[in-house]
Amino acid sequence: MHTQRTAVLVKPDGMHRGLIGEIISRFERKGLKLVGLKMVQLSDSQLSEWYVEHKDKSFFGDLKSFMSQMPIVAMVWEGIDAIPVVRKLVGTTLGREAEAGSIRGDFSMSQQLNLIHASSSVNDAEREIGIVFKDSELFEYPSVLDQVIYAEYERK
Ligand code: FUP
Repeated sequence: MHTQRTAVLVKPDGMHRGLIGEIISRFERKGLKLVGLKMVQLSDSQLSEWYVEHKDKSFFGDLKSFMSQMPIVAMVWEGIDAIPVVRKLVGTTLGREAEAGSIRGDFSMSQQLNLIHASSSVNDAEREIGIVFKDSELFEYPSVLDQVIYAEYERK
């Protein structure tokens, strides 16, 4: 049980479909805390770093051009075990098979156009946050909400 920060991108298809608010709302209502938020148009070199684990895959170039076509929304969400919690809310990669109730399960059909990216591990989260956010763009603030989201022993 650790407080974690995780990176989330609303991908171009999520931007086109007007789902920024819906996506933010799902994380808010779960009880996660927003600690960073910006619009950014990712460059090819940022995306090469972002998707480094896929650099030898056939879809690498296509994925990068899809992701760099327009400005997108980047966020950092914080909470206890935020990385797996957000992955669960997002759902599995292939939209048409993703669980109903998850973001991808409720709103997407595709593998590439699956609306959203969410970090998959502590290392990935740190690396991804560093690609898009400066330290000064990430915030620490007390949230009154914490007191009604977590028990006292979980807040220590
Ligand atoms: P996820 O962590 O669920 O976002 O998925 P992956 O890390 O497996 O894949 C990264 C991105 O590559 C996803 F948006 C889906 C996309 N992708 C393709 O476009 N084609 C493929 O064949 C596999 C993945």
